[in-house]
Amino acid sequence: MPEGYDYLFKLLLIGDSGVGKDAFTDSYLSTIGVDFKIRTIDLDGKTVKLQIWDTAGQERFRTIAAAYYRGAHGIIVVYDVTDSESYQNVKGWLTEIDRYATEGVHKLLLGNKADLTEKKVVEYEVAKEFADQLSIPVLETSAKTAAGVEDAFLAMARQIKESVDANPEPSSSSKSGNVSIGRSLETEKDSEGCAC
Ligand SMILES: Nc1nc2c(ncn2[C@@H]2O[C@H](COP(=O)(O)OP(=O)(O)OP(=O)(O)O)[C@@H](O)[C@H]2O)c(=O)[nH]1
Ligand SMILES: [Mg+2]
Repeated sequence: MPEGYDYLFKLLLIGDSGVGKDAFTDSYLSTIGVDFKIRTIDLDGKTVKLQIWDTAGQERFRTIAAAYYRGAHGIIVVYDVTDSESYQNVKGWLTEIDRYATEGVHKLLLGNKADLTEKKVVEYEVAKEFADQLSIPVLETSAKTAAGVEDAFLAMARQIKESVDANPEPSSSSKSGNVSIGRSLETEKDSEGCAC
């Protein structure tokens, strides 16, 4: 019986380079490949441990990152509200999810850097309309001020918890894969092909 938590969910952060994915996980180094952090939250009186994998947005790391999509319960696609290109590229990131993630993986769209109100070019309403069509929740955050960050992780965890509670079988098997993720990447990498 694992100590200290009721649920363990694996999340993946993806999105263009520079949108602020590192800021969600207290990491201050530019991401080289993939690394993960733990965040523990309380959800309806249950302790939920989130294992958050932060991937690098740079093109040259895409193939490595793709191998991590498969084990994720939830994938957070981050764009920068001050960078319209990062928003336009969200579609491409969603395609990567369709390609590499488990079917039915939970998704969340995050417009980060919401503190930079004067530089904002991607309006929430625009993102919301797009996300609604795909039935993906969308939230704005500032990893800098922490505004909305807790809500984002809660929203993601809630989605996953609801589906795990409704159908406990599929997620339990993925827990055993945690320790060997770094190793299994080696064997999975070759089959990915080009993720460009
Ligand atoms: N103003 C503001 N700056 C932010 C915010 N989040 C991140 N930044 C800054 O944006 C820059 C890029 O953030 P990173 O977290 O390194 O970007 P990344 O998405 O991890 O990029 P890759 O690792 O290359 O994929 C850093 O200088 C951060 O300090 C935010 O919410 N507001
Ligand atoms: Mg990074």
